[in-house]
Amino acid sequence: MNVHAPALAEAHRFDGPISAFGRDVIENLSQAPKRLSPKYFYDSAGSELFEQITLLPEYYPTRTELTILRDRGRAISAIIPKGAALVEFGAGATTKVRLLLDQCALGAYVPVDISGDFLQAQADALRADYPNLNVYPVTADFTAPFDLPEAVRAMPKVGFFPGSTLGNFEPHEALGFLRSARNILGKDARMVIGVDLEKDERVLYDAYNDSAGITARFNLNVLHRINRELGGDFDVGAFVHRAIYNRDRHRIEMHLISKKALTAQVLGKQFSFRPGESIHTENSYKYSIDRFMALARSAGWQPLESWTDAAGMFSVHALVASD
Ligand code: AVI
Repeated sequence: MNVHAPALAEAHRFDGPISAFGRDVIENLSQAPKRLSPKYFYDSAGSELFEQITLLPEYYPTRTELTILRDRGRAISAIIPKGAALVEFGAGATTKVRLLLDQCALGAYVPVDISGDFLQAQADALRADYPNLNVYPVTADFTAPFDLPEAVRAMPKVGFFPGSTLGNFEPHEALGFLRSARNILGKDARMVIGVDLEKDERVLYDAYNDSAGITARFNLNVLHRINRELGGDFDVGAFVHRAIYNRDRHRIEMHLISKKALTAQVLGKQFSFRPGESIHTENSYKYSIDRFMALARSAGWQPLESWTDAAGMFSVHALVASD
């Protein structure tokens, strides 16, 4: 039972125009099988939980990508032309971009993110530490076309997409994103992108089933968010986190499984759950180097160079736009 829901005053709060979040939730929970988009994991509680995930002993991707960026920073930075505008798709913690900034002479840094407040805070922190760097934040959904700031139009462009966020896109979305990035960045552009690799299934399983239960809280938080922001009444304690590796589709799947028969109401619409029924909340695709390169080629990019850690857990790729 959602403690925030029943009061009349509360009910009025949800009477207004339905947000994109509300529309997506209603549409996705009306499907069979039920699903929710992973983009809704990241409210402030979810973003904080994700930061905790990146520090977990079982969650190797963040640590491993940082090692590659640190160890191969010089070679990676060598593909970034002097005076280039580095366009980061999605602006997380600035830890990763700082590793590149320390090694190359950028003309500008352009972080692009849907969350304007977060973006400004990150931009201010960078300006304080790199007073000579031009920082031009762009508030936009980076999965859709957007305009680059006028000030960087004449500069060579380099895209930066770390964190294997590409893995959370369905294959057709990953192709669409890479094509769109190619169009936004233009002719002769380059791209540096982090991609998680296929590996021992036990390692993958453990990374999404950590012993501290943080990934479970991250997954369940989306139901809390629906209760908080959409006046839902999900009994969150009646759901459990499940993450499995789907070998045929090269992906970790995250689900929320209902422990019993129940109903939940969101924005006046009732959803019924059978015992054991799943809400599919996230896919995290894992690539081989060859499969990623084939994807990049079909999106208009030519692979220039790839780097992995010694154990071959994670990869960072440099691409150049093909004519
Ligand atoms: C953000 N993204 C690359 C993470 C991943 O590994 O797919 C999200 C995540 N989901 C569960 N743990 C981390």
